[in-house]
Amino acid sequence: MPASLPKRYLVTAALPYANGPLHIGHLAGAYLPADIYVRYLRLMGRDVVFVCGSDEHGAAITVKARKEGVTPREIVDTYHASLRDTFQKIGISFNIYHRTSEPLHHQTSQDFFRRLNENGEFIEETTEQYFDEVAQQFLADRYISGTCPVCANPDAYGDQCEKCGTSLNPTDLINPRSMLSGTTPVKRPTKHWFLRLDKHENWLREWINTGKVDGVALHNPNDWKNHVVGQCNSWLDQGLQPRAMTRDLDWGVDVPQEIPDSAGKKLYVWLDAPIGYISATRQWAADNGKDWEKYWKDPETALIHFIGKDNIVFHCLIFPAILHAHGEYILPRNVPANQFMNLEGRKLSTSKNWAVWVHEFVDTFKGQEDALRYNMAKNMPEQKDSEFTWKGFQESTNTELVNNLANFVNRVMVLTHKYYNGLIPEPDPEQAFLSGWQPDTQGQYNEELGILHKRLVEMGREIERFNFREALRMLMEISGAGNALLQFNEPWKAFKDNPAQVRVVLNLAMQFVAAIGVASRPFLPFTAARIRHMLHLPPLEDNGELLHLLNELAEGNPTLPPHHAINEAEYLFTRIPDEVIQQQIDKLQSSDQQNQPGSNEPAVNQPAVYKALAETITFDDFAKLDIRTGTIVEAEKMEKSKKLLRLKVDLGFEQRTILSGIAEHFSPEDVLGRQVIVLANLAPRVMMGVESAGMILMAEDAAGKLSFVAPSEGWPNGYGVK
Ligand code: B3M
Ligand code: ZN
Repeated sequence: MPASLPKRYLVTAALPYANGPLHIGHLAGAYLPADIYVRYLRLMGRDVVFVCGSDEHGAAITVKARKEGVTPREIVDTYHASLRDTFQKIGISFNIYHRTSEPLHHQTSQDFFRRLNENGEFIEETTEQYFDEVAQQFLADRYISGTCPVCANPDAYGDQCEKCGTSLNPTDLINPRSMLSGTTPVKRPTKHWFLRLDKHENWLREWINTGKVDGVALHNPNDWKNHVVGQCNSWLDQGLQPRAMTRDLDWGVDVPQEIPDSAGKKLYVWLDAPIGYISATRQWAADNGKDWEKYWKDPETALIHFIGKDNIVFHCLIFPAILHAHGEYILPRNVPANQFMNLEGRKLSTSKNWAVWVHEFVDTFKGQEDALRYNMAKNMPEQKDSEFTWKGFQESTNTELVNNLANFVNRVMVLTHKYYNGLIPEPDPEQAFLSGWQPDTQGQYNEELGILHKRLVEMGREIERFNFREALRMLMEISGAGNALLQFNEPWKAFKDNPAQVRVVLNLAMQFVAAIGVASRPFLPFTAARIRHMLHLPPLEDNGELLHLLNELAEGNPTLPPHHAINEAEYLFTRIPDEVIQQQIDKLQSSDQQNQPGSNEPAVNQPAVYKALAETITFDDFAKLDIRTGTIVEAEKMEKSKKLLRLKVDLGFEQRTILSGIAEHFSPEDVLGRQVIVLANLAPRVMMGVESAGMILMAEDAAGKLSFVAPSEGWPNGYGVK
């Protein structure tokens, strides 16, 4: 591995799907750590490009479009704009935020496909896949649902059961249903291009575990996080299989048309999306007169991917295999994936609306963006899952940002105005005072600056090792030491009798503020800008200002010269009151879909409540019930009714209409194609002008949540249940 610094850095953050807004889990997982890292590198004068963009292909998009009854194009346009704005508002400083629907990206990924094809990296194979005969199309994994073979969740997807987390193939599902038409899909042959991942298994294993490829050291494996290496090895241990790189879809990047049989075929989204990093770099380079190839092809570039842990195999095995198979590209130097951030004791979930949405946060907490960034960085799930709580957010803001950081800066500013008319006082370096770094110890002006220098160097080292929590702690130690410096020396008391001491103490405190004004920028960019303004210093331009500061401090030179005039003091942070936090907690609880009808997950941490048993009946009473198996073949909402769905149920010997009071729990799409148990000899009843003949049996829990009761897989309709 080259011992010297990389010549340049290409930093990527996972491309978010343009199918929904950004939540704090995304922020803490990939974007904030990436932003801290690149902002630091820029302050150190390194050559760095930070790329990201919207991932606009794949079933994530088409499923959402179908759900909302709009085109995929409308979905990606809406969310691309929203994501881009949200990132900007929370201070994520991409050099470019691109999108995979751009022609440049289509071209870049098609060129990749061609190259892999020419290099003999694919095998073409015809396999059987599910086809929806009504919708007349092959079904993406996400378009097939059915019962999970592991946990019996009736709503597992073709690629994964979200309930038990098992990753699945569509053919694993029991009772598969097409989400397009609700019918049972059939298997049909279709041809696809499979990447020979098996051919790459050996070098990938060596690379992941030793950092070497063909004996050449590319990185130090000890620099990689254990959980990242562990996940890769567990994949490698299972053996890598050829993986389809094409799909039968109508939204995505076309397989290049000169390739035989390519009609109707699109690139697999996990082939095209990571290539989006390259397209983004190309666009950035074109816009800025740079050479993109250096960033992707020169071994002296450090390529770093910031992602969440669910994307590890794609970035550590599959994309590297693709880059290597191409032949001209470098491999990532590190993939510092984070674990997950939970919210108030539960997993963040977009579909269940259990989330803190960043665009809502920046609207509600205008001017407090850095308070969120601070809390996220402090609780970053670097090594294990972590947790966001609103109370924790309030506490970190009020005690650490308000009481420690803002308070320190404010006190120094106010005292400097009060005693010196806002001019930095001239210090006598020989003057005695008490050190802010160590209680009860004599300080010395140059030594104190030396300690400051050392802390800043250590902070940077931690950032370069992706230990952002630790780095932030070190930054806060500087303002802690600054507060202590004031506390120990009490300039407000000493001013009369010992003005020389007050001059040295306040000058030193000002040097601390100036250092924070630069070094806090990776974490708290808005705050750093405010500090610079208060100090009457030019805005930071990411031009090696931290490196410059370190060099000056190493020489014993303070950054703020005596007599430099500062601006007025402003408060950097304001206290967040209880009511504001309570509002957020209430909002979260009320938007919580998990404890509401229609969710698939049982409420956690709630004591079970059982209804008392009903009066005993005789066997003859029971025998009167004629209960049958059936399948819902039509479903629609009853007009003017919130509760009722109008269902047509196939009982084998006949189809009949049943009105079911489940509309608040299930949508017509949810129930279409389901097998059910029907009380078939219930006297017909007319409701809202429609006759209902029978009742669908459902299980109900204490919270009133409903679950279908169904016979096992493939059971025919019309048979008795006893
Ligand atoms: N859009 C998946 C995700 O958001 C995917 C990442 C692509 S990174 C190239 O988790
Ligand atoms: Zn499952």
